[in-house]
Amino acid sequence: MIRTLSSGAVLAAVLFAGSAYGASRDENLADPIVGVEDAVLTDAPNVPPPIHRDHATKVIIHLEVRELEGRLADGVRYTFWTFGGHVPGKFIRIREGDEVEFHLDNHPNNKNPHNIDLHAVNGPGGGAAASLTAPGHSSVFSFKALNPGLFVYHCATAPVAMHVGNGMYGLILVEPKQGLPKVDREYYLMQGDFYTHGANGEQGLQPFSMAKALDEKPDYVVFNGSVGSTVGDNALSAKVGETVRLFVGDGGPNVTSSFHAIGQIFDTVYPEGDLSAPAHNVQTTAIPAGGAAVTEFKMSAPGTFILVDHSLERAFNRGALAQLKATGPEDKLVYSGKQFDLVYQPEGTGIRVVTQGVQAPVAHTKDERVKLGADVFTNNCQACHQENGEGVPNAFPPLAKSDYLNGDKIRAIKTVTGGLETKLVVNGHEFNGVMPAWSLSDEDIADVLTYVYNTWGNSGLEVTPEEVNSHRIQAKP
Ligand code: HEC
Ligand SMILES: [Cu+2]
Repeated sequence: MIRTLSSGAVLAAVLFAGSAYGASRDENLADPIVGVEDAVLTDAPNVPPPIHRDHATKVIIHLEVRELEGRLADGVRYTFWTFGGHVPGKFIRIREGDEVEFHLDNHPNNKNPHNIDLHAVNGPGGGAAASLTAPGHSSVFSFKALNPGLFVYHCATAPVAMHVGNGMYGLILVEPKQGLPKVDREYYLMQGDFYTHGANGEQGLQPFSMAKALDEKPDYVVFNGSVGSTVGDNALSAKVGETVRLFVGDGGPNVTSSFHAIGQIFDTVYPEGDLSAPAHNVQTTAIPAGGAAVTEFKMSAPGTFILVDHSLERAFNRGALAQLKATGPEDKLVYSGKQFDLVYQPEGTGIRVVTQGVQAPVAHTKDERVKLGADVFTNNCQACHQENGEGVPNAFPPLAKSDYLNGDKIRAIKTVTGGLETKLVVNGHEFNGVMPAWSLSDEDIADVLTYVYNTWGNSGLEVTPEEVNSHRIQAKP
């Protein structure tokens, strides 16, 4: 079962502690660091190779945060916030006792500050406080991996549900010293729930809905960042007779996974990502939001196996479904040969006009401007300033009855077109965040500011495209 026995101490631990995996925290703390190496990071469904080192080392990790538009479902686009360019974030694999030098790089094109909380860290915020990073900056902190196991990492910047809901999570495996049992294939799957302004299947670029996230009513529950990420040509694969290990995480932010493989019993499950206490012959394993599990099984029949969240409405209507295709000889005794064939038909897939690239409508009256501005607000501002304009305490200032906004229209135009990074006081409360500069047209900015000025009890001013044009800080898009 055990691949390598690196030292007498480990051998003794295995003999005396039965199936215990890994050393104690004190042993790992005292483990001397020998050498330096760069971590191998992979995108799902791939996993970095097993670690064959017999000593702890210094591991350097560079993880780059990117805010990128991508596919959430057919015809549905979404602005994902990612650790490394994809959802879930890069898979990190280290060994217990390793000292990690962690670099969190926030790409200069990003609009938001981010940080990282690794559940593999013993320290305040799991690294969050030390890693809060503005766009165009990089933070460095280090930690020693004291506990083996499979851990979730995620962004913990306020509002956390929004950062996590936009895809900011991934897995870090801290391998026990003696390694994991050898298998033929390893894969990485991570579930997450998504909250969009439009209903499931509504076409076009969908902004994040804070209201639905607060209600814990996801429009999509998916594996690896999108509906159908891991089906058809992108399905996981294995051969009959091979052993497969799945590292499965649940990023949430809200929904627990009842992880199940249709037609395949898990020979071994390491529940809660705890590598010391495997369970056997498991049908469905519960993976909490912010938790992980490892499942292992031997492929005994060819065919397409469906991996789901067994809260089945999520699997068949919201996207929590992946495929594992096994090839090889049939054994009629094990399996009769009838194949599960799946059609995925989310509600409302009828093609709707995608407004992107289409000439934006122009307002002729103040009322029209307010109406168009409401859409610009929903798509660009609401995520931070909130649907009710109240903002989020200590993170995003209110636009509702804001003295800063109502005090000076030109300053408001400059704020939206040029961004704002200085400390400021709004209605007596101090804010020191990053307001991104918006590359929107004169029309859009005039519309959104007019909407803001005519909502939530604000002063009722109109802002015209001409005014935006003569006071804008950034060049027009
Ligand atoms: C990613 C989060 C975020 C988004 C999205 C965002 N803002 Fe802001 N906004 C902020 C932060 C943070 C501040 C405070 C900046 C500071 O502390 O220097 C701010 C400040 C402001 C202010 C001045 C302070 C106040 O409360 O009156 C205005 C006006 C404003 N934003 C308007 C907008 C508009 C209009 C949009 C959409 C086009 C928008 N913001 C989108 C984060 C955001
Ligand atoms: Cu973030």
